[in-house]
Amino acid sequence: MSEKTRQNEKEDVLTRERTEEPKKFKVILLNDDYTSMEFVVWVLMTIFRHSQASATRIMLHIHNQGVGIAGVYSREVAETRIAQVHEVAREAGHPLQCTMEPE
Ligand code: TYC
Repeated sequence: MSEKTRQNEKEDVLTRERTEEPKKFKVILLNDDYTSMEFVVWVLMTIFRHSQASATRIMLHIHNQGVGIAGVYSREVAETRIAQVHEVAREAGHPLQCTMEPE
């Protein structure tokens, strides 16, 4: 392989590394039979910054479908929000669960 070809391949790799989009993650709330609707709306407004109307819509979607997306974030922000949900749910005595998956 010529020196020129090697150099081009190296530049291709570096260019790809620089231009790749950072991965995004959906934070997903799970339905359960015990957490109150009011608490889920409060979580969606307080931790995920939804309006009351949006939070209510998402909560009802989760209640009816079993799961719903609270938001889409970088890995670090998604992990922090999940930890915050589990902390406030534990404090309030609710079994509310949430998880994340790649977008
Ligand atoms: N199913 C719950 C109830 O009837 C409400 C609820 C909605 C719970 C969304 C969790 O992520 C959830 N009280």
